[in-house]
Amino acid sequence: MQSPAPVTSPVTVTVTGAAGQIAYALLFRIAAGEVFGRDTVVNLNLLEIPAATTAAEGVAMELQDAAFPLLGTVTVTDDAAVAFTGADAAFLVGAKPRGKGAERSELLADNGGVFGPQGKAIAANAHSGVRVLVVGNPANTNAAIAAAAGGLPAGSVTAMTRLDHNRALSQVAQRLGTPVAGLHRMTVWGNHSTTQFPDITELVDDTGRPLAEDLGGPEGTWNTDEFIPRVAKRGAEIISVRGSSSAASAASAAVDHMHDWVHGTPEGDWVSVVLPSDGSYGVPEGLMCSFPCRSVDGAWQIVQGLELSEVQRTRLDASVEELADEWSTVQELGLV
Ligand code: NAX
Repeated sequence: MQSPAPVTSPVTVTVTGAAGQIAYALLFRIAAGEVFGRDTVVNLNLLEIPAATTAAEGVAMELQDAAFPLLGTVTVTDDAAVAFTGADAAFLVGAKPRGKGAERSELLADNGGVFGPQGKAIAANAHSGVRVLVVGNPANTNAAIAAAAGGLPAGSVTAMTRLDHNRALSQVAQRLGTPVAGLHRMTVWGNHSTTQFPDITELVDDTGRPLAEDLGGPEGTWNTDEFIPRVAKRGAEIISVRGSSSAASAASAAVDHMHDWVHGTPEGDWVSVVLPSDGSYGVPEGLMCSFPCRSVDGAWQIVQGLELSEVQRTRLDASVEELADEWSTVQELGLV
């Protein structure tokens, strides 16, 4: 029996770093309909550097071999203009890794050379309502570079702290012995780095009952000595145990982020998203920072009105300071 025909128009999705680890998990989930819906055909554009386009062709062959009913065209290219043509969504996964012994400024300069041109190529070629998710590190600042270089509208470029958010939910679920589905209003504030602030203060269960006290309170030793450092350093923990960096969980978080952006967040809940600050919570306007966000009518909105204690403020400020430093370096280096 044939499956029912898709009912919505096809979407064009660009994935950069298409021959890499994360893309190898991500592309198959997009093609399976997990992001845009099980009635939407997806045309995939895979962008790679010239040295990796052959490997990306291999990934494209496997995508075809999976015979996904919703997969339309698959295009492999090393030309950003081609890759972003008509894009409705873009996952910017490919980035320059930090070289051995390289300074942070060298990492930023290398990535300025990737994300600046990509931001411009998106502005020139993508659909006007394109949604951009930056995964490649340093994710917040790479997103800021792409947005500034391309002059992309505020709200169209985001970066990913959803993996940190999911890691935080999972740690709490294990601690309380409850399913993650029963946990709501987790927040990861700040930079996708070890200065991030995973925050249990507003966490509630399905009935709306606050959960922070069940975890020993926001200043309890579990939160301060175990939970916050473990979530913030989980990437390094995965590398030390698995032998390589998080890939499937990162892809899963990227799927969650884009899915919720397109389809909305559940009533009464929120997720963590890096987007340009509108000055909320004292974060300087324009700084690409992770906030608690709801997706309403296809756009992210920062959750307003949360009261921050002095300790929360100090933790958020430390991460914001790091972000501001990264952005100053970008400007000093003339990267945008
Ligand atoms: P891989 O090294 O497996 O793959 C990266 C791919 O990007 C390579 O195939 C490379 O050729 C390609 N690439 C490099 N420059 C490119 C360019 N200018 N245009 C197109 N492609 C380009 O890394 P992977 O494990 O897939 O990780 C990708 C990025 O995600 C890294 O920067 C990593 O640090 C970052 N991560 C971000 C996370 C987040 O939560 N925001 C978590 C996971 C991950 O660490």
